[in-house]
Amino acid sequence: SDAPVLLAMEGHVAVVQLNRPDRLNALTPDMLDLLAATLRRAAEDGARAVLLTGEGRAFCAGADLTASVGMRDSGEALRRHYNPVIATMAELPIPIVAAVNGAAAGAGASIALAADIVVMAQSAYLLLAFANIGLVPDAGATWLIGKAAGRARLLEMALLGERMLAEEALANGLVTRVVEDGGLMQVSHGLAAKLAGMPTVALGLIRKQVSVALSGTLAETMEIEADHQSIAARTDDCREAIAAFLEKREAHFTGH
Ligand code: T3D
Repeated sequence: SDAPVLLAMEGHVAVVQLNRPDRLNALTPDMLDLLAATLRRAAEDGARAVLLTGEGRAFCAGADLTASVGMRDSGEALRRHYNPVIATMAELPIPIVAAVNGAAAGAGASIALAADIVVMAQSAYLLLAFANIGLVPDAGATWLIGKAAGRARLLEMALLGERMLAEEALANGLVTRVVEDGGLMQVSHGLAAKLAGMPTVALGLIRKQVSVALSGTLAETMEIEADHQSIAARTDDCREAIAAFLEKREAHFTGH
């Protein structure tokens, strides 16, 4: 297919691929809207984890510069097309593994880092290309990187606009795994498949409370944790896990 975003269901894993390889998967408004819709549809259709990656040698080179900056109100483009992708990722009820197969630049870095588990190929890099072209980090990059790596690292990355290689991203806490290039998809798919076999309701609640915790107080966080535990403790998967534990057998989770 030549659609700019591809979806393939592999068991309960939705493999979502950015697919404009000749442009290094640079983003157009239609592509962003399709990405958001694809993620929502995957979750609605019963996927229990997403594996997000890029076709070709890049993950995503950010905004398509042949038809964007200077030709439209970029703030409007962000509000209408980019921010909804990041918000959709944040609000998705299932976890997202990003397999960063190559450059993740500009808003492409934001999309990669908005995933729950970010796996980078050894030769891949993150690039806050914005300042190099007179722009500012967007699509959540300022928040995502500030939370993950802290103010000093964020400022250096955002101001200097230099490539950050996978090993450095790992050392700075921006990603949690680096894999040799040839093993990227196998490792990433393995993580997504593991997540897809886990208690899905609990994983969705965990995602939500982590985001509350990172913006809120201890007291607010404990309140959300308590609300979530009421829900989680009543799920089939929790009942099954406890029965399996007591019966000394392996649990089988349905995602309910
Ligand atoms: O209004 C709005 O949309 C505002 C929103 C802004 C959000 C943003 O993301 S702003 C940041 C935009 N992105 C960038 O500034 C990065 C631009 N790309 C690059 O700097 C480089 O391509 C990379 C460092 C990512 C990779 O370099 P390299 O040397 O490996 O590849 P290349 O030769 O530069 O790129 C290969 C082809 O892809 C090339 O086309 P060609 O020569 O084969 O016809 C190149 O022009 C094209 N390409 C790469 N990035 C983009 C792109 N085409 C359009 N837009 C791109 N962003």
